[in-house]
Amino acid sequence: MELLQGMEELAREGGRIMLSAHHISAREKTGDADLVTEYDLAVQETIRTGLARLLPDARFVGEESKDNRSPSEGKCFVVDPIDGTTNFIKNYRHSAVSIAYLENGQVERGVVYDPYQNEMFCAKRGKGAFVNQTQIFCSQVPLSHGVIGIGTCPYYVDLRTKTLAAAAQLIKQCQDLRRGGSAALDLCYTAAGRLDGFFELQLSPWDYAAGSLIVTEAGGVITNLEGNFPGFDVPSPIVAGNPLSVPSLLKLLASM
Ligand code: 2AM
Ligand code: CA
Repeated sequence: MELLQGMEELAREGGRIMLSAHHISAREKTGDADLVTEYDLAVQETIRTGLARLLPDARFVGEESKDNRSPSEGKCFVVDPIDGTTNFIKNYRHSAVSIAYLENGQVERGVVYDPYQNEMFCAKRGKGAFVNQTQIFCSQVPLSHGVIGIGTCPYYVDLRTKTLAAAAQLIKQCQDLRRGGSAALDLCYTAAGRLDGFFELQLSPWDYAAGSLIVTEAGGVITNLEGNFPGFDVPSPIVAGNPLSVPSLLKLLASM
């Protein structure tokens, strides 16, 4: 079986677990906004076991794992079992399973599955990005006419304040803002032209690894605040969009 197909099947399996959830109770990991549920753990375990069968010599880095080493050496899966956990707990129905496959720090395949919309976003490096078999492309809309997704870093008070200050400037320079609550889906929506850009001032590699390939394969750009590729070893600010919107977003964020 082609690896991407196996990753998609495991993402669907994770999605089925998410849809089966009733009476979700969360516990805090590090702070008020950093939550984990029994479902995050169950989805991760299903995916971890399945990936080990698909590619036994690849390592596994997951949001809910304790022993996360650098994903940038050799073959490694980087997994967020449920991206958008707060949405999941609130039954907001906008969360996704995210699975990336990296070789030596480069994402080779990425899958983001939204079980509520039954949308499977995927990309294989050099082969384009797709949602449910339809190829997707970033928009060509500049910031001035763009709808921009933001992530508000609810888990870092300082960054939350800075994000809202940036948003107050940004909304004067674009058409409108959105705050979806799943960075993985924000990146896929950017790849599909549903958003014209996106930023969040701190994300973890499992939030953006799969989405980063989906954005670039859709003709988009993903950078840190310096305009460089963010890498996957440490958390990073993430700016994404089309080649017109990203420079304007970077300029605005640099002025804050
Ligand atoms: P999660 O739902 O998997 O935790 C929301 O602003 C986005 O930030 C979501 O993609 C969310 O992923 C992510 N996020 C939540 N807590 C985080 C943390 N402590 N560090 C980095 N990203 C986080
Ligand atoms: Ca998560």
